[in-house]
Amino acid sequence: MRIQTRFAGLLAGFTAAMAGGAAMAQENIDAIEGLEIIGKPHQGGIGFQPAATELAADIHWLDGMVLVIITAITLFVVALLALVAILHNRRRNPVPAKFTHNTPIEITWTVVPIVILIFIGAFSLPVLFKQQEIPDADLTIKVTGYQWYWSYEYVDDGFGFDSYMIGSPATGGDNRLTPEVVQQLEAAGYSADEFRLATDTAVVVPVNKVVVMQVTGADVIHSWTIPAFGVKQDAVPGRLAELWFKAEKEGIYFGQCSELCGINHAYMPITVKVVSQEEYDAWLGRAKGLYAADTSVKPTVQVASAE
Ligand SMILES: [Cu+2]
Repeated sequence: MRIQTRFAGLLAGFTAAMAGGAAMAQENIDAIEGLEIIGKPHQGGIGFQPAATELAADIHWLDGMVLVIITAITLFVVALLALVAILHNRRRNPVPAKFTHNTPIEITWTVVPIVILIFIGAFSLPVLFKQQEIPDADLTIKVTGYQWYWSYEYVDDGFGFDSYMIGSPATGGDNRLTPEVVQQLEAAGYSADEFRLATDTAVVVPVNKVVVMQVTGADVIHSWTIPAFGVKQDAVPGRLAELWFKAEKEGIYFGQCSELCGINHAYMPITVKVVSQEEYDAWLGRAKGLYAADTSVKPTVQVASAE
């Protein structure tokens, strides 16, 4: 079946190449010139990936604000501890006080935390609601998590495709970084650095448009996320959850399944390409031609030397 699939993919690629000329010579229809890789983890990085949506920027701001409060509270508590240890140790203070209540202090340590929590809530709840109130979509994509890959359905346009990690068995690898896999990555416009992040087919979306993702799982619970968009949603079998984003910068963004889903959980990454409306329309045309005709076609990145 895999061979049939590959043959069908090759045939489709060949036909497209004949029809579309040089631009379609490669089977990889997601190859889009000049896209910068933005959403990606970095060696030794401890901060967030750059925010590509308003949601992500809100989350980053909230994180910074709460960090200030946490730091102030931590310093205050450490200072109190130091004060007690220095001024009220047994040597300095051999006869300890015996009182157990102090009404003004008790009121203070009850009221002040309440005020702090209300203050944090006043800023965090609007951020949460913004994530959860799904606006009208310019584009709706259904994503289904499988063991161990993601499948996407462009529901408005009636086509879908599977998305496998480059280097996974579905693309002819065994989940390890071999010279062949490096070749496949480079053929698809990535480098060895993007191994375990790059997929054979990418989710392509237009920039500055509201994209609603309908998220579900086919077998066990998975979780779909793009950190740079500030979105993450569990993909639960039998349920259809939603998330939304409006990416403000063209580029390539990576995510990974974020709910432990079995032995190959680490090998089902997510690639989203944010492109201009014109690029998107062009891709949509190519994608419809390739995917809509035959739903059994599971495109893989083809490398001449594979098999
Ligand atoms: Cu998983």
